[in-house]
Amino acid sequence: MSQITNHMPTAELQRLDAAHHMHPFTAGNALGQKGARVITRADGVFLTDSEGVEILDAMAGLWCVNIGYGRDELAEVAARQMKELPYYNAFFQTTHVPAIALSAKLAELAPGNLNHVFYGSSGSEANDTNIRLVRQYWAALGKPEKQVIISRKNAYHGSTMGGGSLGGMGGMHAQGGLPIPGIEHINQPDWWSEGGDMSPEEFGLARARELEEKIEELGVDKVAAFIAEPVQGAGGVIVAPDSYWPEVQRICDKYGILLIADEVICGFGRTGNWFGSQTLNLRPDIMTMAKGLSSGYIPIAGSMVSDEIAEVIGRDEFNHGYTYHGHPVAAAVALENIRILEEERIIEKVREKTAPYLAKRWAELADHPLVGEAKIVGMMGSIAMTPDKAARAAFAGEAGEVGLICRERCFANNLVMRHVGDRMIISPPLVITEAEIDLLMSRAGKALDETYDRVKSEGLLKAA
Ligand code: PXG
Repeated sequence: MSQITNHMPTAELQRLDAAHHMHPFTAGNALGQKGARVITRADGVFLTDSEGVEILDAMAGLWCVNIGYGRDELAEVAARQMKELPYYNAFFQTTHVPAIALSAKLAELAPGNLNHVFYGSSGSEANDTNIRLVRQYWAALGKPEKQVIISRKNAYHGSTMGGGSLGGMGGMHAQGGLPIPGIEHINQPDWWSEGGDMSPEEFGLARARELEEKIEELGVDKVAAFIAEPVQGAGGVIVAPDSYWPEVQRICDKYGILLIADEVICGFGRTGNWFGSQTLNLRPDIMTMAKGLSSGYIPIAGSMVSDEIAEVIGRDEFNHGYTYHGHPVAAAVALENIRILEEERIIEKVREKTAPYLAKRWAELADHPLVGEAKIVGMMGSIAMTPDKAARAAFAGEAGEVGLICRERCFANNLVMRHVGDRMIISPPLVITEAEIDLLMSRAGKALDETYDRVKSEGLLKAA
C-alpha cells in the first residue's frame, strides 16, 4: 500500500476518508459528500489544513491541548520511554517507574486526601472505573444496596456504556439502550435556559435541592454517589449560579454520599487552578482526569481517589483493569506535560493574567445584538445566542440551527469555535497570548456579525 502522507491532494485524502473512516458523533454519509477538513500540522494555538490555511484553535483540540501544540519535549520523552520500556502492566504484582512517578506527582497536586490513582486511557474508561469503584466501595462496607449514581441532564461523562449512561445527553440515550440501570438524572443548573422567573441564586438553590429530593425519593441506603462536572463543558459551558455548589456539597456531606468531580475538562488549569474543584470549593471523594493530563498528546486518564476509598477497595481483589493502565509511555508524557505546566507557571499566568484579559474581552460580546449572556470561568467561555435578550428567548426554528450557522461562519473565518445548540463555546490552549486573544475576538466578532446578517435575512430572528 502506498504511504498516506500530508502531501496527497486534499480531494484524494477526503475521498479515502469518506470511504474508510467512520467519524464520531457525525452523520457519516453527509460528511462523505461534503468532505472533511484535513488538518495536517499544528503549532502553538494554530492548526494548518491540507491547503496550507492557518486556523486559530479556540477549542484546544477537544478541550485538551492545554500547553499548546508543537512541544517537542513531549515527543522526545515518548521516544526515550519507548526505547527503554515501551510497555509493561501492573496487573500481576509488578509496576514501573513512569506509573510510580506520575502517581506520586498527581497525589501531590490533587486536593485534600486524594492520594491514589487508578488509570485508564480515556475519560470514558475512568468514569466506568468510577461506577465500579463506588459500588464496590459500598459493597465492601457491607452496604451492597448502595448502588445508584445520581448525575445531571445535559452532563457529559463519556461515550462508553457506563460513561454515556452517567452523561445526560438525550441524543445518546436514544441510541443503543442507554442508560444502564442504576443511574438517575436530575436537572442541570442552567439559569439562562431554564431559570424562568427565578433569580440566578434562587434557581441555583432549587436545582441543588433536586439532589436532596432525589436522595430522599430513592432512599439514602440506595444511593452511592453524585457525579458532576464542576463546569459543564460539552453541555455548553454551563456555569452554575454561586448558590449551587455550596448547597450540593452540604447535601453530599449530610447524606454521606460520595462526590465524584469529573475534572476531565476542568482539570489541569482550565479554570485557573489545577482543578475545577479548587476553583469552586468542592471536596470530592473521587476526581476523573483525562484530556489536560497529557495535553492530549497521548491517551491517558485516571480516577483519583481518597485515602479512605483506596483502603476500602484494597481490602479485597478489585476485579477491574485495562491493558493500558498506567501505560509507561503515556505516563512519561503526562509527567513531562505537568513539568511544563509547573515550570512555566502556565496555570498562575492563566489565573493572574490571561483569564482576566479573556474575561474582559469576552464580556464585550454581550453587547452584540445576537448575544444574551456571556459566561466565562478561567479559560472556558460561552455565549448564548438569542432573538430576544430581555426574554432570554430561544429561536423559533430548530434548536442549534443558528449555532450551526455561526460555527460555519467561524470556520470560514479560520476560527474553531464550537456550537452546542445555540450557544457558542471556547476553550483555547492555556498558553494563548493577549495578541492571540485579540485575534480570536476579532474573528469571533466578524463571525457573529455574519451570522446576524444571515439569520435576519433568512427570517430566523424570531422567538419561540
Ligand atoms: N468527562 C467529561 C467531563 C468530558 O468532557 C469525558 C468525560 C470522556 O472522555 P473521553 O476521553 O472518553 O472522550 C469527556 C469528554 C464535545 C466533546 O463535543 C467533549 C468530550 C468528548 C467528545 C466531545 O465537547 N469530552
